[in-house]
Amino acid sequence: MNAMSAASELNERFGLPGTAVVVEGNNGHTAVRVTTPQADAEIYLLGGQVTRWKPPGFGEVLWLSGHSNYTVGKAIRGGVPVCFPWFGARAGDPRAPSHGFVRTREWRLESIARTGDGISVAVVTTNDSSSQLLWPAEFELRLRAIFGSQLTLQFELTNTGEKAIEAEAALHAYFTVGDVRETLIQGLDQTEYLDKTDSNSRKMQSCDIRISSETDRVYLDTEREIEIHDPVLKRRVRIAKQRSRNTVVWNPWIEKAHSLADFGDNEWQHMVCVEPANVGSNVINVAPREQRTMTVRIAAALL
Ligand code: TA6
Repeated sequence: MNAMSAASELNERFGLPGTAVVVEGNNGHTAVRVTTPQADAEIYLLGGQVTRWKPPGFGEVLWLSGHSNYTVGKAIRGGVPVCFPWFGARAGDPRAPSHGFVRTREWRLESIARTGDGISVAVVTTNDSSSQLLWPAEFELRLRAIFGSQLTLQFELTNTGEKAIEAEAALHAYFTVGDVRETLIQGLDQTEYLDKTDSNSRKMQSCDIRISSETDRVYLDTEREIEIHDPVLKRRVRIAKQRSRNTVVWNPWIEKAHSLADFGDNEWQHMVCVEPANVGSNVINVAPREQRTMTVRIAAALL
């Protein structure tokens, strides 16, 4: 079945005419496009990845590279990749895909529904023979995106097997900024972090975060709300989270951006990642038949 027929078949089953349409997106990959008075938004079945969210009166809040791949086996560069069941490089397995394997596979569209002032889109992925070659667990992972005047992302992991699951998880959100060099990231003052640009050394954040070089930090044991203060776009973006004990902040800066084929040479200036996560010592443990969730709420406001 080609992507158009897959998209049109799914649109028949799940589409809400004039509001939420299942379409053939980039490179023939199936996406759900939401158009309502509260938000324009998009989520791809590839990676279960939210790629756009634009509330009225604001430009795009999420960032997407203009050089992104839309191919199975590669993560879409931008939006909100789902990192699971490990974050970054897999300990002891240099050949394993970075950030786990769910962000590079097709997920299943489970539902599209009106909820409150928004549209809820749920996508699901489960273990299969290919995942079990990498990671033997049995699981069901659902991402529920609620596209309204706020963007709510619910990560729902269920252990469908008979053995306990231990996994890392992150919602690796990319945000658009006017100029990252003028942007302040507020909310992590006096929070310890591991500095991945300095041999993972443990440091203490003093004041707001300013980006003036490659920045790659895993903030520890924090559930605080983060605010991206953007004087160029004259807006602030609030990221509130529940049941997430880490926050990762990343900007590749010049050299790292140049080294990434799916990152335009100057795109680093217009993005920053703020990633609710549970990684390292905050790895999540799920007993058989149990469920673990992580929720993120994103809102934009004028400065
Ligand atoms: O979240 C920050 C990070 O772990 C960085 O170290 C950088 O690797 C980034 O993720 C992007 O990773 P990716 O595999 O998507 O290129």
